[in-house]
Amino acid sequence: MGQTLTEKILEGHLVEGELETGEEIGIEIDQVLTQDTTGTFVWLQFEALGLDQVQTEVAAQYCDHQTYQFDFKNTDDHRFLRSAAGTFGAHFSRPGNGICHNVHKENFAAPGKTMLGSDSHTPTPGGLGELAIGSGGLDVAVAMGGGPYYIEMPEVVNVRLEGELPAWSSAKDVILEMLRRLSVKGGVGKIFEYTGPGVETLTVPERTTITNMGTELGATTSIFPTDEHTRDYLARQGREDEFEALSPDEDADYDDEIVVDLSEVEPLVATPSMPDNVVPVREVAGEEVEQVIIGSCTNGGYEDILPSAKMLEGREINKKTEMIVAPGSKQASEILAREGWTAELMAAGVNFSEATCGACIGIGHVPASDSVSVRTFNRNFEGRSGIEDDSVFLASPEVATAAAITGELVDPRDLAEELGDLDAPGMELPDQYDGSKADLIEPDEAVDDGLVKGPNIGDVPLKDPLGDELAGPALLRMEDNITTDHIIPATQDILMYRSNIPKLSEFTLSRVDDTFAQRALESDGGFLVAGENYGQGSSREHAALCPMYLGIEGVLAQSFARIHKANLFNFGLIPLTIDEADYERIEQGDDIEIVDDVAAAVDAGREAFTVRVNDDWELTAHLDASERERRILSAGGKLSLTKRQYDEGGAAPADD
Ligand code: MIC
Ligand code: SF4
Repeated sequence: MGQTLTEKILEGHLVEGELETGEEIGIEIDQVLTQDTTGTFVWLQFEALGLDQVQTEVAAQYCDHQTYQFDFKNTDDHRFLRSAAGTFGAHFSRPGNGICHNVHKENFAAPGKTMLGSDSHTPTPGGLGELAIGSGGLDVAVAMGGGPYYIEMPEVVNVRLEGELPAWSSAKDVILEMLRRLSVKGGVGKIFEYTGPGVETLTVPERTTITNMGTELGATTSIFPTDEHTRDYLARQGREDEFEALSPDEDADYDDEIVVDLSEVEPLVATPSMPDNVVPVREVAGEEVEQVIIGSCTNGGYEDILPSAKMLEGREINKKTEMIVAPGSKQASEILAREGWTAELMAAGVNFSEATCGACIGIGHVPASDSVSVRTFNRNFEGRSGIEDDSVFLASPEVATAAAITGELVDPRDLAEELGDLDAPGMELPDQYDGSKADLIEPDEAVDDGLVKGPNIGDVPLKDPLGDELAGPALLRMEDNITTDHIIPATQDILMYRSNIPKLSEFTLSRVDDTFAQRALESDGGFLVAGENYGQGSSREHAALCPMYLGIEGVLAQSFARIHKANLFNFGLIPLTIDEADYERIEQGDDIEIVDDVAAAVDAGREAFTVRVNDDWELTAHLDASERERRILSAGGKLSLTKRQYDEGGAAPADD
């Protein structure tokens, strides 16, 4: 039986285990990526581990989330990151140079490589045949030190693309269609491998829109084979020599198959407030729109802004609507400016932002109260835009621009018919992606030698080894699909404390219950209880680190999102699954006790744990953990364990 592309790449990087679905494997990592809000902890942990030199082929530190530097704490973080990159040997991308995924795609993404990144949209370079996975920062620090990355071998799903996209339908609609079919949980434990004749109809930027937003499916990653489009893209970026022809075997054996006929994909939108609330635009046409934003790591490239500029050429946006273009990278800004499109957009009434994540996490351009915002982003979780009861729709640049023209949601096909002179912009790449490299500092150009820490940059807290008795109240009971934006929001007022855990912890779960942090501190231990898909969304390890700092012992949930579950292990919190009936029965405030010699049972490989509630009734909870994860848990977290191993055995970088 032939191999999938995923298996081929993993096989070439396998250092432990076998490529059997569900088995834990350890893989060698070629490239790592970190950004400014997770990166500070990556480097603090790299330092705490006693590591002194990056070992991967490429390590890149980007500054993209808090580029407006509202507070000296943001600027201190950036200075610290520059000093860490310089000291330890990573590339440093200055604030304003662009979003990590965009700049990485332009400069480093390469076929056949493996990558680990401390951002959930790390899978973006899958559009160029790179196997890229998002993880918590500690896993990135260990990989950067040369250690393998461990993961349960996911199922590999064949997404067979047929046909060709019709005019006005775009790559964004393809991934929205996937979300419509599969939901935000549909990709958990899976890698989506795109194949079929439709692949060659999509350019690399279209492919990376799809791989980027595969994260919203909960997928481990998504990947495309490489072909002439890949070679062409790399050539236009001046990196043709990095091309490698990669494809699955014809008789590759997949765990599942999904067929998407591109010719039937129509303009779609994700309605508030989940990326899988997807409907055809026509179903919600007429909804008044006060704000439109083109940008983000999903659709902020030159190839996403150009269609918008073409649609607006010679027109003005609706008087009731504001429109912002936030390019994903400075390279995109530079090319648009040189080609005259920036002036064209400005003349239409568009406001330009610097290349940043910005509005995607509520930093700038917060929508007005009771208003609709249409964005080309990937997430519309409630409150993420910076206002609690927001109404954010996710759409393609074409749909978003049509809304800016009319001031309401409209299918661009209907608008084109109505206007008579609006042509479908299509997909166009620049002849050369020629932008300045001034903002990308190579390791050998480093200006720092030694870490520069401002007063807000704290220490890495460590947890005690797992105890034999775990008991405490159910401090908070939550619903399904709680996101890491609920656990630790990423808005500007909170983001500046990412390097200061005591302060950041005060905001833990404040979006669910603003008394939680104080109650947790006052309680001597305690548990979180949640429904399905707990911790979906971002990779931020702070969503595990802060509950740990507040004394939380574990989480009882119906199911967990992949990266968050790994982060819970990494910080020594026990993630236990419970069934729906027990979840329904537990109430907030109930006394929870995990019965008998917990640490010994974790070490011994026990899967089923008796949980006594209020000394009154019992339920069975399950621990789904590999041997390695059990060792991490009982050591009180991965940092403690890895540090101990380094101390005892010298350079051993692995977790075992
Ligand atoms: C996000 O899109 O939620 C973020 C902000 O990029 C996060 C990273 C973070 O929390 O710093 C992510 O996707 O991992
Ligand atoms: Fe930035 Fe938004 Fe992309 Fe996260 S999803 S990396 S916040 S643009």
